[in-house]
Amino acid sequence: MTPEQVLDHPALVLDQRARKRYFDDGFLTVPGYVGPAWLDRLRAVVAAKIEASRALTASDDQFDLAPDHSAEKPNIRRLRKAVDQHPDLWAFAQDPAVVDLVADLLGPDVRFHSSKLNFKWSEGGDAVRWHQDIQAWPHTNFGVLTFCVYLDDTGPEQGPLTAVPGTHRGPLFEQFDDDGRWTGALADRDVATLPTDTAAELGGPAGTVVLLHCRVVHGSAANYSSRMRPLLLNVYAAADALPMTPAPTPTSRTGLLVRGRSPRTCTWSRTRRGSRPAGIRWATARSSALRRRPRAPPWWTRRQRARAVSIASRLLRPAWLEIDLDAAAENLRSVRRLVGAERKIFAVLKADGYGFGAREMAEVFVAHGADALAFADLTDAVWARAAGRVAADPRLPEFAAGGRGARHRAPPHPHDHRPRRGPRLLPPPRASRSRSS
Ligand SMILES: O=C(O)CCC(=O)C(=O)O
Repeated sequence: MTPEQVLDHPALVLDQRARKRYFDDGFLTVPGYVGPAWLDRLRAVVAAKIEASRALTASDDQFDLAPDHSAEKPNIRRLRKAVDQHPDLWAFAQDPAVVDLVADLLGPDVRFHSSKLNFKWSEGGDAVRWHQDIQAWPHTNFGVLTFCVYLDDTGPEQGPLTAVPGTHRGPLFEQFDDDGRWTGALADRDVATLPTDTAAELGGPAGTVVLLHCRVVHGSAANYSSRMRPLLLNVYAAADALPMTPAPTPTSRTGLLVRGRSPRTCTWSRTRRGSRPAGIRWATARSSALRRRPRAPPWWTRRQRARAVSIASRLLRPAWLEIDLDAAAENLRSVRRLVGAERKIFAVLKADGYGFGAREMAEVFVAHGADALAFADLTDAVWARAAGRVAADPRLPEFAAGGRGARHRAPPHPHDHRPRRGPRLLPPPRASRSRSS
């Protein structure tokens, strides 16, 4: 969903100005949103986990421990996969008060993605470098956010979340180092391009919720105070945003719908050309083929189409292709160089241009010198004529047979002759009647 579409849904929790502010800034703070009853339950979980960590000497699947962690003086960096570590953490993640707030910013249909509890321990809890989240768990669109709640009062001394307003509308940054290793953070040279002096410190009293857009550049300072800073972070995605890679720290609830309905289709976002990091390879704006829903063959019944769409939308690991239209153009120009100016080039676009988008490829080929187009699907041929993409070639024989193609002066194709039962590619030969008297 676009921000405009989200904003068209009636607000559930936030006022409209706050929702707009989230889309303007890329983050929103809701002071004291989580009330004392939930805070007490969540703090009880934290206390129990700290006690449990005393038995450990090394990090495990649940606890990420700091090097100086000990039974006497626990120092936990993170509780991983939080919703799997205590029933209350999962109950909180799907509480209507939580998912309604999320729905105000993602739209009514919401899936749970992942969660963790960052402790940022007292007297030296680590700083978190400037980063964007979406590179860690790419989705087909940017309708993904992190719902963060402070379990204790958090001021500037505790290293609150800090975000640079508007950066969710800017580039996606590379978060690999020069040797190709994932760092999860921006390089200093990229940070230098950002107005970090405008960064907002997003602290608040216990129960304050911070909602972070998946593209906003954010981080946090170290905590040198005498109080730790427990922060629960749950990630949610609009249900039409499908993950493009398996979640790095999947929970048993990852992908579950926590609000609304499962949509029949997923949505692809565009990014600006040149704004994609090498590690992710987002679609470019010009690869509009990626955003088009695949078209069902014209002879499918409504039921067949609905079933195909519903199966496709349930695929959690959709294939993803980046289609470089400049490369397609260069291919056409190469063929032209090979055959010379005299020869006619027919660009043949079968099977939806082999999945690249017959119409998008047609545009490119015509723009770069194809003399004619040939389609397997009559609907594409009809589109091409209507859109004026194909100049009528006087040497092409008029299509004189019956069927839908005739109305559009398009050449015939076996699909146009589909009999009711079984395929038949050619019309049956006429029986010759000889009068033998
Ligand atoms: O715990 C923090 O201060 C920052 C957490 C964060 O930004 C993240 O995990 O993406």
